[in-house]
Amino acid sequence: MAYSAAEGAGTLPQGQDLNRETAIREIRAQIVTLPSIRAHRLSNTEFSTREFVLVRVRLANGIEGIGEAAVLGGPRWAEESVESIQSVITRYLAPALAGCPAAQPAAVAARMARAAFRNNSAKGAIEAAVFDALARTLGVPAATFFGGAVRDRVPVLWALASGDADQEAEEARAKLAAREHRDFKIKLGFDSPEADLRRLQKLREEVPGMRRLIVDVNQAWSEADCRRYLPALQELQVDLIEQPLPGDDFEGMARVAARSPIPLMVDEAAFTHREITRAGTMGCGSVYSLKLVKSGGLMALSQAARVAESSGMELYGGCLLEGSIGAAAHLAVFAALPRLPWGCEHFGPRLHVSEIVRDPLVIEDFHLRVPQGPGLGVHLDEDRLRDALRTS
Ligand code: MUC
Ligand code: MG
Repeated sequence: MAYSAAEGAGTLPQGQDLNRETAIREIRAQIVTLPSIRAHRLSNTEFSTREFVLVRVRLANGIEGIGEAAVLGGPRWAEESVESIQSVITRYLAPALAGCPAAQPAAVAARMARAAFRNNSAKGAIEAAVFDALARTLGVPAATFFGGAVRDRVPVLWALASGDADQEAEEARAKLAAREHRDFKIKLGFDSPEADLRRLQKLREEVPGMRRLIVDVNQAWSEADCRRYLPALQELQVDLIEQPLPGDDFEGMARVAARSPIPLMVDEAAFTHREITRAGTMGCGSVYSLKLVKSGGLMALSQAARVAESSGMELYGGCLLEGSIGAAAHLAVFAALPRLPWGCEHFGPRLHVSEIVRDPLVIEDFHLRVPQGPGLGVHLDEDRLRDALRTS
């Protein structure tokens, strides 16, 4: 049975009925492969095909929710691969959730925590699908569960990451001209710092109109590199430096941050709430990048935002280059945050040649539109999905 807000609260199942109606009946995990529009480089990996796991959770009432488990460059950005995600879901998480009501998301998260350590991408996708199915059942946007949307759009940046300065300048000019992006993240660290700085210099000279510039070093620099090259980054008017040092070097990040006139952003260093607290209180950065792959669930993502703020960090809406399903899951939380001063980086839906949803997210006037529910507000296109499913 499908419910809609129009049917009125009186017709919605309540209490035990809601638990029975929303009992999890089936969880499927399918590997999807989509080519990117160009190679995307990070300090420690490079890819031109995006792979992710589509998670489909079906409830007793017949309603299905969807979620996306992202990886970046195989088990490289974090430890999960699409193969490990699929097998952990099939072998451990799905059996642990059989019969659990989607109307009790805390119980869903607790059962997953008991069944598997970490595996955040797998858990995050299941939780997103559970919230999607629950919100669809109740006829409300998924953001309702995180406090309700306080914004209907979020500023969104674009990442320049081919490593070819001419291509990057052209790409940035096109994004500005289309009024899609005016803030940019430049991926550094896959070349020498000197070469990185030459790329940045060229972009600054050849692309007028860029607003914010964030550089993401993805852990590639040493503390000495930071000392040497931070003055040049300041001259190039870089606004934010993301994770220059290895993720486990909290002391180093704190020393660099203390000397840096440019704020630092904590990314790979902090997954758990304790790590976020430690990073914030040690002064490792003044901004925290929120990501489902680090939090392992939408509830934990929403809590991570509070923890980061209370530890002294501003919020940035991070991504792992998800398509529209994963981006919509993040937006359900981001839309409800009282403060999101750095906007988000969910440009992922545009980095790939196609999508598997009928209603890809919309970027206009430099903002990403928060899809309106019910649920996450995006719907599978079964034909496109069939073409994108990995068969071997
Ligand atoms: C990261 O490290 O931030 C997000 C955007 C991008 O280009 O890489 C990812 C991961
Ligand atoms: Mg990063």
